[in-house]
Order: sequence, then structure tokens, then C-alpha cells
Amino acid sequence: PIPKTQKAIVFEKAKGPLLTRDIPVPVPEPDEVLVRLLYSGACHSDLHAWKADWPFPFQYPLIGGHEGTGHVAAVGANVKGYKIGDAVGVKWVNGTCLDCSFCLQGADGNCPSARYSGFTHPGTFQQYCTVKAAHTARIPEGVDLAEVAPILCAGITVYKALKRTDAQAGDTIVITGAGGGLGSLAVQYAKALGFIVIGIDSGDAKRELFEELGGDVFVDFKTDDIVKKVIANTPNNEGAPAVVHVAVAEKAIESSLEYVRATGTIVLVGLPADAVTHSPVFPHVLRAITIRGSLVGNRQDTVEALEFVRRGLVRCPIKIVPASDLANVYTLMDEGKIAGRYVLDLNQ
Ligand code: 8ID
Ligand code: ZN
Repeated sequence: PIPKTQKAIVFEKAKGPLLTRDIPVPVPEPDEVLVRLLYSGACHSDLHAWKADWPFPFQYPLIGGHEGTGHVAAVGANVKGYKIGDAVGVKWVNGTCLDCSFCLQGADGNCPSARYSGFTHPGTFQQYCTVKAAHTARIPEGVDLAEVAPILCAGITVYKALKRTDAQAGDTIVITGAGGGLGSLAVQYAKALGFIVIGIDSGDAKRELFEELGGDVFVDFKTDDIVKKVIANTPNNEGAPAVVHVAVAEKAIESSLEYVRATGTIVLVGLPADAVTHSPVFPHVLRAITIRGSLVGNRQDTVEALEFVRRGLVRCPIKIVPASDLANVYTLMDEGKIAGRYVLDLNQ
């Protein structure tokens, strides 16, 4: 039986208190699924939303969260293919029109009428949420629902970003922010795809995690000469053919212009507030480099990213905490102190 009310973490304004409230359980539209959520990852994008430090039309009161897992609790009248009890995930892209040119190209996040979990649609920091059936992710059998939660944003996003580097198996790739939520998954997808991985982050906890996850060379951005150490670890000291930035730091992007290999590709994923990419035109053209942005992933990327987890090639280094600990998680995240990912237990 579905209760009338549920617990949700709500904030009324930017940086406002994170209040646990009893609110109504939503009723699914004909093309929606109602999900009984058990777990939600806490992504740095949720922290950006709480701080409102992006030029994004945030709407309050807001229920954040966009990496949720649980079971189908109800299906809308027109939904086929899902039944009550199915293990499912909720992504950042919560619904799209399915008809525009972006949808047809599989650029789900760019659909002009897309709605986003935790940003423009009540997210996964609550016990029940609605999602368009077309954007509900199926969780493969045998996969742990807490452990898989971070795949629904972090995993999909870095898997897609790695594809967008156009790197080939055997290439050396740099991942900045390699010890954080996205980074710790990027390292594993990169290894599974056959890359040699140089990770940039700071401190023993992140270095140890990086090495445990199979990373090859760790560069500490606080104590190492970044450019020198990266170049020294690339074939013929030519520089890195591919870079994925998940660090929340403009500086990280700037220094990559100096260690990227001529003809190489830099993919921007992290979204530091007010950051600008300064790439002087002359070396940009003469060295023929590419700089591109990458936004989450589409439904097919989701299926593929989850398949790596099912096969045991990628695992999420998580710490599970009660949902009521979200404010502490945000503090630790702001201080750069989280190695891996925190996952909220939505029953606590
Ligand atoms: O679709 C997208 N583009 C997308 C999807 C999901 C998340 C973008 N994001 C964005 C988030 O909004 C955030 O800006 O990616 C960024 C990283 O999210 P996260 O992995 O959830 O954040 P984290 O766990 O806090 O990890 C960030 C890491 O960066 C390191 C920190 O030490 C931390 O481990 N870092 C920092 I801050 N400065 C660094 C630097 N200068 C750095 N690493 C290397 N060099
Ligand atoms: Zn996210």
C-alpha cells in the first residue's frame, strides 16, 4: 500500500536549512512511474543547486537529488514494460519530449522541454518520486541498489565523457578530480575501456582510493608539479591525448592546456562557479586541440554504463549515511574531503 505522505528533504531558498518534511506522495501521470526510493547518491551538482552558484533557473522550494534507486510502486495508465516491484533508477534527466531534434539525436539533456530531477522536478532526496517511464532506468538483476545509485548520474556522465574524448584503447588519459564521486568512477570506466590513467587530485585518502581502483599514476595538485609530472608519464613525453575534467576548479582546466598532446581533446564536465576556459587562440589552432563540453548521458549510455557494473568491471566506493546527514555531506564536499561518494539511506 502506498502511504499518503512521505519524508522529503526540502529547502526554501539558496543555502537555506535542509528540512525533513512530511509531504504528499505524488501521483504518477499516465506516462509516469512512481518510484519508492531507497537510496540516493549526493552529487556535487546537488551542492551547486543548494548554493545556487550556477546561472540556472532554480525553483523553490526545491527537493534535490538525481541519483536514486528503488522499486516501482505504481505505474501510470499508459505505461508498458514496468510493473510494481521492478528495481529501477532515477537519473538527472527525468523526462523529455522524445520528439525534438535533440531527442532524436540522443542528446537527452539538451531537449528544450527536458525536466531535471532535483532541479526542475522534485528529486531523489525523498521517499517517493515520479519519473517519465521512458527515462526510468532498469537496474540489472543482482546489482546492489545502494552501490549502484551513483551510476545514475556520476557513472553515466563520466562514461559518456570518456567516449567523447575519442581516445582509443591504450591511450593515456588524464582525469582531474580523480578521487571524488565522478572521478572514482571515471578511473574505473577508463581502465575497463583500456586506457592508461593519470589521476589528479590531492591527499592520501584519494591517492589510496585511486590506486585501489586501478589508476596508474597519481598527481597531487597541491604538492606536485602538475604539468611536468603528467608530461613525464605520457609516451615520448608528448603530453596526454585526452583529458576529462571533473574537478570543481578553473585552475585544473587552465593547466591542462599545457599538458594536453597536440591534436588532443579536453572534455569539460565539472562546473565550477563562474569558471571561464582561457585558451589562447594561437596554440589552440597550431596544436590543433579540441575542447568540448559533455552533459550527462542518454538512455543508451545509461544501459551501457549499468552493464559495466553488472559485469563487475566498475564498483562504486560508497559510504551510506542517514538522509538526515545531508548537511554534513555538503560540508565535507565543499571542503573537498570526500573520497568516492556518499549515498543517503532514505529510510533513515
Ligand atoms: O553532466 C555533467 N557535466 C555533470 C554531471 C554531474 C556532475 C557535471 N557534474 C559536475 C558537478 O556539478 C561538479 O561540478 O562535476 C563536478 C564534480 O562532481 P563530483 O564528482 O560529484 O564532485 P566531488 O565528489 O566533490 O569531486 C570533486 C573532486 O575534485 C577535486 C576534489 O579534491 C574532489 O575530489 N579537485 C578540486 I575541488 N580541485 C582540483 C584541482 N585543482 C581537484 N582535482 C584536481 N585539481
Ligand atoms: Zn550529478
